Amino acid sequence: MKFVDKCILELKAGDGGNGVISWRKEAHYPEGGPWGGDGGRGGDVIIIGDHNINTLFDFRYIKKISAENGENGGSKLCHGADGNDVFVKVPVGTIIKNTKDNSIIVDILKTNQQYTICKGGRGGHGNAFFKSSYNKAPTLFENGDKGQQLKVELELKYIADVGLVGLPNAGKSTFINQISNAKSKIGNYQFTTLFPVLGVVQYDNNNLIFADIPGLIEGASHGVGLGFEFLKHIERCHFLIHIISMDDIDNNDVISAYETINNELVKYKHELLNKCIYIVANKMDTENGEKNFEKLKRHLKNKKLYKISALNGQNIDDLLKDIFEEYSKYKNEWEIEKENNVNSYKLIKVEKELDGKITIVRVDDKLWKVTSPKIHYWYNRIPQTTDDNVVRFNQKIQLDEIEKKLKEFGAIKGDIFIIEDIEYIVD
Ligand SMILES: Nc1nc2c(ncn2[C@@H]2O[C@H](COP(=O)(O)OP(=O)(O)OP(=O)(O)O)[C@@H](O)[C@H]2O)c(=O)[nH]1
Ligand SMILES: [Mg+2]
Repeated sequence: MKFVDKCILELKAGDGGNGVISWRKEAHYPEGGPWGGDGGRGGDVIIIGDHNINTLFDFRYIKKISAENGENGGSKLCHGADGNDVFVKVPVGTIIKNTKDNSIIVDILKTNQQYTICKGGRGGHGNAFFKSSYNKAPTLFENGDKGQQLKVELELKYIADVGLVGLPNAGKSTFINQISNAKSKIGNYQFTTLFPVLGVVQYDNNNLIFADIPGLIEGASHGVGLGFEFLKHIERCHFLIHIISMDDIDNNDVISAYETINNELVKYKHELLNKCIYIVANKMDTENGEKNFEKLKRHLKNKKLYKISALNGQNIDDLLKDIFEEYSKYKNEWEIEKENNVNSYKLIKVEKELDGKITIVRVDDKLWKVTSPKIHYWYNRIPQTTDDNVVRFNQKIQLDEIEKKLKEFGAIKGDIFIIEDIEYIVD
């Protein structure tokens, strides 16, 4: 499977169904009365985190995802059916941005985390809804609202707990395969691993996710090799394991092997060094393993080093024990932090269609044009096809206030002003 960690998608929630006008016509109900039902609600587009998905590959050829529209209302008070919501499953670690301004809409941090990204339109009311003691036979009805629409960018930045870094061939994949359920490709050549692989490691009663990423080389932080585009996948790890091969065949000099990776981490993002980094000398089973280890130890003075053989599974337990012990110390704090982050995205970003200023433009000596998001909203919601609707529309847009404003701007009696495609005359 190809590794895809970015894509663009258009999302569209369902439109609300329209309300209708209808009249009761039955012999034993001579009075009749309004009988038009409401339209159904449009379906929402809901993003949901799924830990079984590891890449955005499934979205590769998908350009648009739409939820179902609500059905129109019917006569005999029939309520139109609501449109079905559509659930968009994404890998945990997917960040969703609005392409308009690159702002983050939501960050999916947990499996089953749900976020309603596009809200379906409300259904319009039918004339039965508007029946009152003042108006027993209203010719009032509404269209449904449009569903929200968004163009988004999905970007995957894994939420692994532990990230493995090191030069190519250091033994990262061998290590992750040894300790977890991962099946990362192993090979005695550089750049065997071409994309990140996740593995779950169990220890005592805790589970941690480890991420194997492609080998890093000098210049990785500037785009050399494969590592750069994958460095972002370790940004959100709590711990890093830096694996260095103690085999002469891989490194002439273990010190420069260590420093190369350290430099790339600093250059990519200095904060990476604030993470808890475990330095692991691998391939201790090789001929000069011990000698190389001593050399590195002298160089790193007080730093703790772990000696392992990923191939034989030797001494790995000490390392895992320390990582899980450290994790236990901060576990609660990190869980709370994650929960707070998840909750911070609870609110649905509804565009405030009814807000926004009125714009008045003098088109000609006696001709004016008036626009506002609120006017536009009610124009779509209330069809201008019945007298009752026309009166209601004028109330909703506060026609009196608009006329007052026009006069302040210099309009006089008899001037014409246009709202959407309707012509009015200043009174
Ligand atoms: N002798 C010995 N060989 C090892 C050990 N760990 C890994 N190897 C070998 O080293 C080679 C590279 O191992 P990988 O696990 O593919 O290395 P990697 O760091 O994932 O390499 P890239 O994916 O290219 O970055 C393979 O031939 C492994 O069998 C070890 O502890 N001892
Ligand atoms: Mg590998």
